[in-house]
Amino acid sequence: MAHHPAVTLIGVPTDIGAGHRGARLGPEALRVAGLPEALEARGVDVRDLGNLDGPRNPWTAPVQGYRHLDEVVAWNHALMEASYAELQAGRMPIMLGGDHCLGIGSITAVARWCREQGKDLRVLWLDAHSDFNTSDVTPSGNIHGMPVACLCGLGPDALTKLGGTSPAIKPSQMHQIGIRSVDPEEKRLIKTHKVDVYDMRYIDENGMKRTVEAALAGIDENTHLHVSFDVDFLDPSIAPGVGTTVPGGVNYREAQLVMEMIADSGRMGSLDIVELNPLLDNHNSTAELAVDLVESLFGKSTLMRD
Ligand code: Z70
Ligand code: MN
Ligand code: MN
Ligand code: MN
Repeated sequence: MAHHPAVTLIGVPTDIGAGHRGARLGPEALRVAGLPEALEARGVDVRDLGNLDGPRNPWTAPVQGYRHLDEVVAWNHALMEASYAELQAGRMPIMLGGDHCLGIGSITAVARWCREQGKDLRVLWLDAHSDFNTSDVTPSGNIHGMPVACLCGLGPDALTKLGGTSPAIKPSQMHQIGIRSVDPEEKRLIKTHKVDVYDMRYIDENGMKRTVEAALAGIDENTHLHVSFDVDFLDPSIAPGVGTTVPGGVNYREAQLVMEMIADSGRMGSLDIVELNPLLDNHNSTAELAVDLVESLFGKSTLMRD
């Protein structure tokens, strides 16, 4: 069995960034589905930090293009500190979400740590959505539709400068797979900023193997790969437990292949699992599928390959 670094699970029970409530129950659903035990069975040293604390969901309307901005800032600040501390301690943080606004704190921490260590950060964003909206163009005001823009320096100072330096990352460090829902103005932004997007058409035309090869092209021993896994990346037929289902998603076999290829790269250094909404799930089956995929991320395969 391949050697794995020690991991720390960080529960981030929030749905303040989302348009539906219930993702706050995601961390517990992932634990019930057996995530800690599955990692231990892979030979991983697992520590569960429990859940972070933060403001409750006020469930109010957007103000100047943002819903719940102060609460989103508070949660992400807490997450950034917790995740950075684990990276400093030599452990791989795994964020148990929680909605995708937590990508801001999570990736800001990783970006800071990589800068200090002289490592090259690359983000693999597995999602149906590009999450590149800004307050000017958002159709909803929901900040889970904005984390990539914030990380690239577009957004309110409180989020873009969460870690002091802005932008946290360059668009060229962001590589997205599975995309099939982009708002009209958001599309213009991802083109202007040249985010590397592999949409479902690209996957259909080229296959998942070539897609992942393209997204991982050029990585080396100095690369820190951050995987941000939005569960709505998966097709709703296999993953109903998310707030925003988008048809035409990644199927079971394609998803397993992505995770196996990431494992083979040996470069994953941090991971977000987000947008799982147990209230919309079918007897926790989406959480169980997520755990199954994480096992593949940690090297589980049908035949011994090492
Ligand atoms: C839309 C918006 C969204 C989920 C991101 C949707 C955003 N683009 N939804 N992740 N589940 O409101 O910005
Ligand atoms: Mn997302
Ligand atoms: Mn999404
Ligand atoms: Mn690039």
